[in-house]
Amino acid sequence: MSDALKVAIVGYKFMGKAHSNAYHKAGRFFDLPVELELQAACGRHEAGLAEFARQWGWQETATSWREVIAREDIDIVDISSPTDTHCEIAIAAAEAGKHILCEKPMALSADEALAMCRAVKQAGVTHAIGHNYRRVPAIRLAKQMIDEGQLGEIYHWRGTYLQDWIVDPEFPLTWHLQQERAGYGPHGDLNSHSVDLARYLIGEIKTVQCALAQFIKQRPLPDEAGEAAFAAAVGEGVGSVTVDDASLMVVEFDNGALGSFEASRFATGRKNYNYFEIYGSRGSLCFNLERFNELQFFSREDPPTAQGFRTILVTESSHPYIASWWPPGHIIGYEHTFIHQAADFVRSIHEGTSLEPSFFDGLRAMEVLDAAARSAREGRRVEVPRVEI
Ligand code: SOE
Repeated sequence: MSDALKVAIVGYKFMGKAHSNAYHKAGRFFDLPVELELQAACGRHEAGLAEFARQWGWQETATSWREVIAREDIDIVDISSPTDTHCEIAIAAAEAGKHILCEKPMALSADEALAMCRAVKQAGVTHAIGHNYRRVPAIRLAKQMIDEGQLGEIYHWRGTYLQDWIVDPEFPLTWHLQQERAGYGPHGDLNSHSVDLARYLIGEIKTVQCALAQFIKQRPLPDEAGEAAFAAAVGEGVGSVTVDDASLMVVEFDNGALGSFEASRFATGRKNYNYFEIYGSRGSLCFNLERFNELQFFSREDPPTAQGFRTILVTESSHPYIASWWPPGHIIGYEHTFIHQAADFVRSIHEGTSLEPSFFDGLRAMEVLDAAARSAREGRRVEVPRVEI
């Protein structure tokens, strides 16, 4: 073991908790070349921040992320704050020579994402975007099977990411529903994950056609506690929702596959229904995050009398990441994706190698989302630009 890497985190809500837990556990379950120290937690509200730091073992707190990033002793900056803060923090962190893990969606726009890419490229630091679902063992296995040719030529991607947490019209106007803070609604929050998975599993997206919908236009304003939380408290007055409530995209991939993406926060009864289907010339795969440890596989090469979708229980030590966990059948879940992400990030920093999904992948996803939003505005199919970094 060499010197520990000291982490500073910005943001202390849902992702702050998921990442803190991951930093504690990564070195216990994975054989890492270097230890992590949870050095400084940054946030705007001192009381909440102090409670978070105490609970999750951060040594110090700070209300100025700038001061923390300027410090010599900090190696890693973890950006787990709302989307509108990502660009500024990431560029400052890169300029200070820090390695960066940034939550998704990467930025408010592809323009911001490009500026972030240029900053990390210039600085030569390790960079990653928190598309944690790439590190679900069943999804890694899907990738392996596709790369081995078990699906043959890919014809279809069908992705849905459905939630229902704002179906109540009394749910307040938190930052997630404000364009200047979130960029997009589920089109960014959820589709950014699905687009990342589709790029990982199928390839680059060439064109997009999209429709966006807004179902509830005004909502009660949150009080301070409700501002950041999901189960939000309501304050005085109402305000306008300025993001989409649902998004539907039809895409063409470079390799000729045809795809669809459906993202909504109004799919009543669906909680975190990140579900996809991939159909190929030799076989097909389906994955549902709510059945985290399972992958559905259909092979045309099975004997005709035995053909049908089979369920692979992805808990064998031969499956991706599983050797570091429990014996077969002892399932894992959501938090483990963040632990895998932390372990891979630390290894990349130590080895000086790049990590996927990187900022460059985050930019490609933002380019698809922005092109789709333009398609929705203009009512036509749009080519996805791929800007040189
Ligand atoms: C809320 O919509 C949310 O927490 C997303 O922001 C996450 O990225 C997703 O993983 C679960 O749902």
